[in-house]
Amino acid sequence: MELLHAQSVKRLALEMGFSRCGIAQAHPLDEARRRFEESLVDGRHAGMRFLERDIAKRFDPNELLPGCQSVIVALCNYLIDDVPASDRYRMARYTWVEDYHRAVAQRLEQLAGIIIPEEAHYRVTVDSSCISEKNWAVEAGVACFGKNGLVHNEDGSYFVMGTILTDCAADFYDSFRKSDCGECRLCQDKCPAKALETPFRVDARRCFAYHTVENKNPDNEILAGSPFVFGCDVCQEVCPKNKKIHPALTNVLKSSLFLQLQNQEMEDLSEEDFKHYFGDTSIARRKYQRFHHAIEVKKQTIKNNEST
Ligand code: B12
Ligand code: SF4
Ligand code: SF4
Repeated sequence: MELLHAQSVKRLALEMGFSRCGIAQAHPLDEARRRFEESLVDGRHAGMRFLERDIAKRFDPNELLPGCQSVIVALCNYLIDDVPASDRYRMARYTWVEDYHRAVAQRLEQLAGIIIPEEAHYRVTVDSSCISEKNWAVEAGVACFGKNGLVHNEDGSYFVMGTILTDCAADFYDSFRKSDCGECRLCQDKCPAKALETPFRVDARRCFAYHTVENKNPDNEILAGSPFVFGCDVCQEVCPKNKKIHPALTNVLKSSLFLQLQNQEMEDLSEEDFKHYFGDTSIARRKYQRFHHAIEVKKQTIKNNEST
């Protein structure tokens, strides 16, 4: 079978709007699997039972695509110039743009359609299968692990990612990238939920991003204490890696309609408005009722704080 020409794959990915692209040689990630299983044993995955399933598939691409030779990882920067009008109801930055699950998967399908030879097989993932995407970004040399549990590089950490698994080999493979946090521990010290007590390991039981996005029955007290009503960016906002970066020309994601909503409009949002203003974002993957509830709790908290 014809080999993938690594340089051409990467050039094309950048032309299509990805901020970085790397290719790792497929192999089982035994050390990452060991760490992952340790986190599960400690219960750090909170109520995310889906993480307990298909563990072999997470760390061995051969299990997801038989004969897999290469894992192509592409990053998509989501920093934009616009900012939301509401200063009370904060949403994490990845929601300010088009839902990446859709946008990134479409672009990866397009890329795969061009680069993968006809006789080869491939599979695209963007949070859509159990593969551990951060680990593959590290293996493909496009980012390294940070103590905040995310991966970063010279562009900071405001990016999302997806992979193309293929049984086609490449003419060049990138190498693993070592963590560069050094002595820094700002994210650990500033996390408002104390969810980063162990470096590199997020304790989802405490993490606000878990409670505002994944937890179907979050405790009102936890919601009240969260600086965000959807997701959380604190451990990225304090990270020095994100200090010098600017919205990139290569951003492929477009701004969402909801950015124009004022505080009062957020509070009065009907289910229909929710679909209209948030329909193209990752927030619409969650139910209106949960979103509205988080706004209500925050509104009440602000009111209580103002009256004391
Ligand atoms: C489950 C999940 C969550 C959970 C758990 C968070 C987490 N850090 O894993 C919750 C809901 C909390 C969450 C939140 C967020 N998420 Co999320 N999430 C995922 C998902 C679906 C799986 C990740 C996973 O398996 N976690 C389980 C834990 C146990 O695994 P782990 O972090 O990989 O554990 C590793 C580290 O602990 C490491 N490790 C342990 N010890 C040591 C020691 C050293 C020295 C080193 C180097 C490493 C190391 O090894 C472990 C094994 O891999 C991925 C998509 C995917 N399919 O990969 C997106 C993903 C990780 N999320 C993403 C994003 C954007 C976010 C948020 C920023 C969104 C937001 N603004 O609210 C937050 C950030 C919270 C944070 N600080 O991590 C992006 C990451 C982008 C990036 N730059 O890294 C991903 C990759 C989605 C995507 N396709 O782009 N997420
Ligand atoms: S996302 Fe927020 S709560 Fe979760 S680890 Fe980062 S700063 Fe802490
Ligand atoms: S804040 Fe410091 S320790 Fe945390 S991820 Fe950024 S560089 Fe690493």
